[in-house]
Amino acid sequence: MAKDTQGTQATQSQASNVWTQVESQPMEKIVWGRLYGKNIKIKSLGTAIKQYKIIYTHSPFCVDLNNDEFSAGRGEANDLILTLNDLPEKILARISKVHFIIKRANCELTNPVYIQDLSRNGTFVNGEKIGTNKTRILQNDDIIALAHPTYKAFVFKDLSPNEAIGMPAEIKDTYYINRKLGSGAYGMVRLVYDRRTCEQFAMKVVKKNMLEVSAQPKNYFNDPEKVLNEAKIMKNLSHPCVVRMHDIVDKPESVYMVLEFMRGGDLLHRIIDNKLLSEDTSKLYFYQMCHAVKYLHDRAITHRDLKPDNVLLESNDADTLLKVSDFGLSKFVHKGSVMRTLCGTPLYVAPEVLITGGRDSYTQKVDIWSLGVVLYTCSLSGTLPFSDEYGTPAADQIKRGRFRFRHPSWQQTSQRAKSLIKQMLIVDPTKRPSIDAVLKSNWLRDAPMLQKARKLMKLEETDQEEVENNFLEPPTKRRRC
Ligand code: 3AM
Repeated sequence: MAKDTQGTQATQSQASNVWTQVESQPMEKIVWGRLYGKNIKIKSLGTAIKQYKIIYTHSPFCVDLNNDEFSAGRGEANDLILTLNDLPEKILARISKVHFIIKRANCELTNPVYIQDLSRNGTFVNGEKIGTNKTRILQNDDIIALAHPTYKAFVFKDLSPNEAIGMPAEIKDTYYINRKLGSGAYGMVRLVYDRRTCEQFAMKVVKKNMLEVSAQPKNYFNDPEKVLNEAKIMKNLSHPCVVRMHDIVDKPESVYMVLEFMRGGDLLHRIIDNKLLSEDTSKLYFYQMCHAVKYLHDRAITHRDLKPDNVLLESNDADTLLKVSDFGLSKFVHKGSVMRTLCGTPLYVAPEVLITGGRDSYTQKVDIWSLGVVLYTCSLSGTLPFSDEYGTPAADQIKRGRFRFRHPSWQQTSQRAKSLIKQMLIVDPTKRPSIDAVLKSNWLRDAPMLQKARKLMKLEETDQEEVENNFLEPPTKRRRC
């Protein structure tokens, strides 16, 4: 097989006239996969395969896949025409005109390979029926059976680099591992597909050496029950603004978290790309974040690591659904990494965490502080409220709650927004508002925004009534000083 490719390349490089070369020989296409015959005599199919689609057949049992689509069946229009030469009569009688199609978009090795079952009597992958007109993902070494699960006709070989190397069998059996989506404080995130349903997910691989190996009596390593409990809590959460944990696989080396795939990326990138979000967009995003945090706080879960990197967007539109991710994870991560960003400056951490050096347990008010910093930083000015660049160490500014609305864009920002930020960044946690109070703030009493959020969050009428009751009560009168 490799010989074929090398041979053609050599001929092409020797050719003095490339155009003559192209005319006299078909351009070689990228071979992205192969079908090896098992109980099928592919050798004889050399004549049955349409020459313009399949360039090489590998004597005696192999067919190269080098087109976006490859069809097989009894019909003459197929790329692989199955005849009595290839299959016993009993089986051939059960083969449909087009039995299955294998596809890889644009022949790109980074795209997944799909197999679609178009047969009446079934196409089977590793003994499982795909189902008429259904599609699933095909992976390296998958066995394709025709008409009956035991009639194994082909083995599929994927020629793309194997992203699944080192993944546990439970993961590989269920998911097709695709490209890297990014990497964060907890480890690498990959796009994966459920092999049976073709649904896309983001899989976060958290290496356990990132987690706290600790002197503490109970932690991720010595208390697997605790991990499972945590995972169960995460799996049972269901809110439109909380990233759904679809699956979790706990292994000695790593934890694999299969999460809802958010194609709009994270809020940090949205801010960087946009420089500044409009106040309306900021409000829509902030409201959804608050909704998520209220949902978590009502269930006694504190996020502890709210920051724009942990806020994911559903689409690239400005008006988009937003989801909070990575809640609860911070419990398992080395405390230093939660409190420090890449450049070593604590950005979103509440003063009480800094004051005790991360040794104490905190109330849910740490999330309110972080939300206040997120609102300041990302939504309204694109700058940070606390930074080492402002003359004194950021940690000192945080501990004293010293910040100013420096950036010129604040002149366009409403007083209500600024007043909410000031309340959320009060150093004393007991004086900081609860999430319910934040949700009732004047700034968020905005009917068009609520309408939009309701649509995005697909809130039921009853949920919305509750939301509106919170917002439609008359604002409290201000006392004159
Ligand atoms: O490395 P960057 O910042 O490009 O957006 C997240 C981040 O990308 C992405 O993985 C990286 C590390 O967190 N990510 C995390 N969870 C995701 C999800 N559920 C996700 N992308 C899509 N869906």
